[in-house]
Amino acid sequence: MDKSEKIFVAGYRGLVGGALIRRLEEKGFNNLPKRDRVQLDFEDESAVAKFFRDEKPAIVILAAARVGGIKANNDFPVEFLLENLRIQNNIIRAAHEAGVRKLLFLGSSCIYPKLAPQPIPETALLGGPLEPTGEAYAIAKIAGIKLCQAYAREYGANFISAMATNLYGPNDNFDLETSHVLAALLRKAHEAKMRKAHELIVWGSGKPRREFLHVDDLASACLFLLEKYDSPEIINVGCGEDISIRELAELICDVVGFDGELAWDTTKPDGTPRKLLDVTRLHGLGWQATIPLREGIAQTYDWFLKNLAH
Ligand code: GFB
Repeated sequence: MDKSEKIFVAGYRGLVGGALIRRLEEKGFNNLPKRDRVQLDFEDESAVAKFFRDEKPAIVILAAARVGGIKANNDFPVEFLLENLRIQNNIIRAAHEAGVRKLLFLGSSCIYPKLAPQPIPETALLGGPLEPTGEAYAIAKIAGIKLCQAYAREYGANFISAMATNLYGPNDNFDLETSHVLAALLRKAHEAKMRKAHELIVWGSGKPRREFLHVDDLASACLFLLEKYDSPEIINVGCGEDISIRELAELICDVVGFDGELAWDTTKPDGTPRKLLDVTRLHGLGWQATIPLREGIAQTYDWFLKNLAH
């Protein structure tokens, strides 16, 4: 990719979009138009079409989405389904009509069946029922993949789709009702330490297993795929290792320095029992994650302390 090529990262204020912009700027890309939600409402079809007609980006990374953890997904299926369908339909269509030369659509490991084989190969898509807590979001993401594949088949568009595993890092959402587990436990451990509390409440049984990828690794993988991957077949992006929620909670307490007990709120859902992506395809192309989980958690905690703790 030429450093002056115009690259539009949709969702640049989010966890993923922010990491993509940091990475692109570090690499010397200098033609990165930015629009936040107030400047451009991605749910507004004609505003999105006009933006693409005026700006004509060469490359688009679709990182704009309504996202949230298990509780938000479970509580607001209408919003997760409708908003994500609107955002992605508007951007993908406008990108095609404006002649974008390549688009990267970001999906998620929750698109795979609840009881998919582990680690989950790309071929597991649509092989069985989804996990009910994340079904609305997953269906929207599956529709996005299928739309990209349809543009590739019908019009020869170079629209690719990457499925990211559970992500974390600076800029994450630390709201306890809507966040994902890693950010939530970092905040809870920090607050428990500050209050000198004896226990920290963790949702579910602690038995589910998840794979966690630092968002800077995801951004690196996205740039790699933009350079090297031109297939409409989906490709998994993960680190290749998973841990149980109990182990994650213990690791976070250790990094934060909270030495109280863990208490389990089993009224909250566990979600899917395991979500570990098979990353053979990505490794075969020559990309691997580099940020160890403990180091990534320590760096994210540092970011939390500097930006949000007070
Ligand atoms: O990260 P998380 O919300 O989403 O939850 P999923 C992962 C696991 O951590 C679940 C447990 O078993 C939760 O019950 N957990 C424990 C907690 N304590 C907490 C807590 O304080 N907060 C949260 N949030 N969880 C998501 C989907 O599923 O996966 C999204 O909801 C998205 O759609 C994402 O696709 C990748 O991993 O279960």
